[in-house]
Amino acid sequence: MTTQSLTSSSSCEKGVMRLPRRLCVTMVFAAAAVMFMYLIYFNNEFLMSKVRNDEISSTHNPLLVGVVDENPAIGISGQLEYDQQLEEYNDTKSSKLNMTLLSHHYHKVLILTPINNAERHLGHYFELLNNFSYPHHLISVALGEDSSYDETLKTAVELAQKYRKITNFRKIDIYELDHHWKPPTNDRHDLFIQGPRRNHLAKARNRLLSSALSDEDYVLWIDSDVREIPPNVMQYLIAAQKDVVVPSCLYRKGDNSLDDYDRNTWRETNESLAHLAAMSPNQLMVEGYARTRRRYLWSLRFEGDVVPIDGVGGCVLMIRADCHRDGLTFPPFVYKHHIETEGLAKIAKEMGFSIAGLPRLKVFH
Ligand SMILES: Nc1nc2c(ncn2[C@@H]2O[C@H](COP(=O)(O)OP(=O)(O)O)[C@@H](O)[C@H]2O)c(=O)[nH]1
Ligand SMILES: [Mg+2]
Repeated sequence: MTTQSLTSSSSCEKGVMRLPRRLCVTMVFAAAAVMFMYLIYFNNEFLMSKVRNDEISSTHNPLLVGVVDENPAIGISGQLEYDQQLEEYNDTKSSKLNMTLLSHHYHKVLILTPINNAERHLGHYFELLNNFSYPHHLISVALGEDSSYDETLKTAVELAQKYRKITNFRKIDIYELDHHWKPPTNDRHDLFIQGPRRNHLAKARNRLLSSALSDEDYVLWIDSDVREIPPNVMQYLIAAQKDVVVPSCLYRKGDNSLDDYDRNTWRETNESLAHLAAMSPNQLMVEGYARTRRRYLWSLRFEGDVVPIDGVGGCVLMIRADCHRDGLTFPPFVYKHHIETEGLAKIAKEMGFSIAGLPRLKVFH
């Protein structure tokens, strides 16, 4: 019986090598398991296009996420020294940003913030706005809330009433947007909900914009949960004289070193462009979930004060209001593989608008 099973019905490949069927099956399963692990850890693109039909793409190698390219020309010790100089940057006048322009001509700025389940952030958010050194009589503020489970709307209305009394902002308005939206209950950073989540956020931003924009020269988008913003942030952003401009939005890691929080602010590389070219037309690229092929803004700080970039996030984002008036909005659809703020950057490029980052100007999430 045993002999028979080994020689006939249990052979794996007759004439080459004879293995018990169980061993064959085990080996096949082991190979499949290894293959599966490989797909999970190193090739999320495949998994995503198969598991869900959302046409989301990314790569996945968490170990490499957020690695900042070091400038080989500076070297480690030189770089540390340079970092110390950069620490003082926010308080000093930049040699390249033309701050003198500002003393002659101040612009009206509309601060826009979409809010959802942001009740706990709003007190600090209003304190940040109140600390801005830019003339308050040139600043308008509008918040657009929808679908919160907490008391975001009520808190926003109360804080608006309070700050209307104690500041001289031109206006502080709260809008209630679309309450038909049911946000996914997953973790908001779950990769698979980024398509619908950012589709909705793009619509919320556009609705807020069309409701609130009047005669302002600039729109400054600020997320409600940003922790630190230099009081003179507007002066720096305006001094860059770009159509679309962002600071570095960072967070402090456990060892107190800095890293990009906002991974939607990036510059394309040859590798990333080749990757995009190989994607199917409506496939969505979700940046920040994997080994990136882009350069994030903080890694560009050695190039200077104002550097060209190709993608922007909404953490702190200034846009010349006329660009919005000319039709620049946040696409809720996939445009050139991107959506919402990154999609806006792609459209801005197409429309001939300038896009820049101020990598040394730091805000903290
Ligand atoms: N109106 C509205 N605002 C939202 C929604 N989702 C997020 N926000 C707000 O958009 C900003 C950015 O969202 P956040 O979750 O902080 O993004 P993250 O930091 O990139 O994960 C914050 O001010 C949120 O309160 C939404 O569905 N509707
Ligand atoms: Mg946030």
